[in-house]
Amino acid sequence: MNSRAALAALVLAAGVALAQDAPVRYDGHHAVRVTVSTARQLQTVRALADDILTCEGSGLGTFDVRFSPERFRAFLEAGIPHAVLSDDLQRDIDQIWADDARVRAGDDPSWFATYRSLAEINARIDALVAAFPALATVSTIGTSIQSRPIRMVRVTGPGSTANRPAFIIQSNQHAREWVTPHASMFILDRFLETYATDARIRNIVDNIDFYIIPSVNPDGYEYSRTTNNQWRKNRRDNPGSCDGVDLNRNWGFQWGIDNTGSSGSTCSETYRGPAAWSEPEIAGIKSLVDTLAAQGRLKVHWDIHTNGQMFLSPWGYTTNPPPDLPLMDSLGAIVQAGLQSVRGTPYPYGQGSVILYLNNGNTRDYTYGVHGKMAWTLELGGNAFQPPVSEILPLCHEALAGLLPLAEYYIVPVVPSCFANCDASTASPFLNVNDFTCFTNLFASGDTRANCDASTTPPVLNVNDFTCFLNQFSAGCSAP
Ligand code: 0X9
Ligand code: ZN
Repeated sequence: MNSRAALAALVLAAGVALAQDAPVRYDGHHAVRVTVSTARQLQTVRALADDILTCEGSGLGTFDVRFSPERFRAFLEAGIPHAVLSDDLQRDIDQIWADDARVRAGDDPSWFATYRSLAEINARIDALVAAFPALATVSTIGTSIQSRPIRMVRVTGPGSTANRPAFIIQSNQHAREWVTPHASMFILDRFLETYATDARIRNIVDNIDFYIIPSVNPDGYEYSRTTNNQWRKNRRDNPGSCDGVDLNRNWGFQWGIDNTGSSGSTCSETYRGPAAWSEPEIAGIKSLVDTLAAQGRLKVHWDIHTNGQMFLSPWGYTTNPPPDLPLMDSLGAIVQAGLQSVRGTPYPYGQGSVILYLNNGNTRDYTYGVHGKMAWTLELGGNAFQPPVSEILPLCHEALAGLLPLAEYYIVPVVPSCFANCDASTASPFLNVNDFTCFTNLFASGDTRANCDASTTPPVLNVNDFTCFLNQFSAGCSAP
């Protein structure tokens, strides 16, 4: 390199160094769960908090906030009931990076043993798709503000998908919610790696068409890893003001209808953007939702967040109940049982605006509001946006365990040509006692193939299915 080139390289390197902000530190910052019961207490907390971690709390009640050390001392003076979740957020993130180094130095670390970079997520997607080309395809469904691809993996078994129910699973709209892209990656990983050996997974992958988008906000994710681990929004440059738009306030159904839970101020953590759909990160997902809904195949849209430990259905924008709340709640109970099966974690379910807080412009209000399709926010647990690395895998297991029974609910039962011939035997007489055993077994295991009357209101398996089966059995079948 000649001296002019060397100088140019130096200038370039200096420019790059300048462009990269120094990491933000949170020494002595407290994460605190406050319980406010009067308007005055609420006012005090709002005035003192550096950040409201569960966003604009709807008001009175319990929510999480961050205080710098000085503000925390002032908060203590007010005597407001609270529990300290962390007394030093910088120590917590330092611990995560220390654990990260330890895990990576070990032999053959599990992919889910630490938080992975975007490059690692992309590499893993590529490796999985290459290993299972018959089940998975990867595509780019959008581009972020900083030109990163928004990648999506489609997973489904062989055969025509023309009438196959479709599920969209997205995560990481909020940059700092690091567990969430891992949860999607875990779902993807299990679907592919255990397809050949796990009959339950195979049944689900064969019968549902999954569209999995691990990171909706890749710019924000990288920024939160390198520069500010408490960053929530995308990386929109709002000229002359604070950066970022809250992607989960930018969806175009009842967008910005009021300022409860979304904001028109660029510096707010819940800034909704200048217009609905102003942010490129969500444009491709909107098209996907619209297309799958128009095909009549879209059944479920999941938007994975942390760390509210809840399963939230529409609406966000109003506390009025949506017409399908009874079905949402029945399915909520099914998902709750799955989530809880991993290690007993209780996940309350219900209408988001009622059990958490009001907000507008969120993902699920769009999918349900415009298309009438079931859509939820899964708020995984964990005691922080970045819980210790040992929490990653259990939280991923919870996400998968919550998803599986919901998928099974939507698997259209394969009705035999003659329903009463449950075991599909062809030897005469093909209707015999084995068909009773077959039906009873299906029913007892909750297999939706026992849904003889094809009812859709939960519980779909009930006494009517026995009556239906018996009727068909006594009516006989003309052919197996
Ligand atoms: O505020 C959000 O976007 C989500 N919570 S988070 O802490 N992950 O940011 C929850 C949105 C849930 N919707 C309603 N509040 N209705
Ligand atoms: Zn979130």
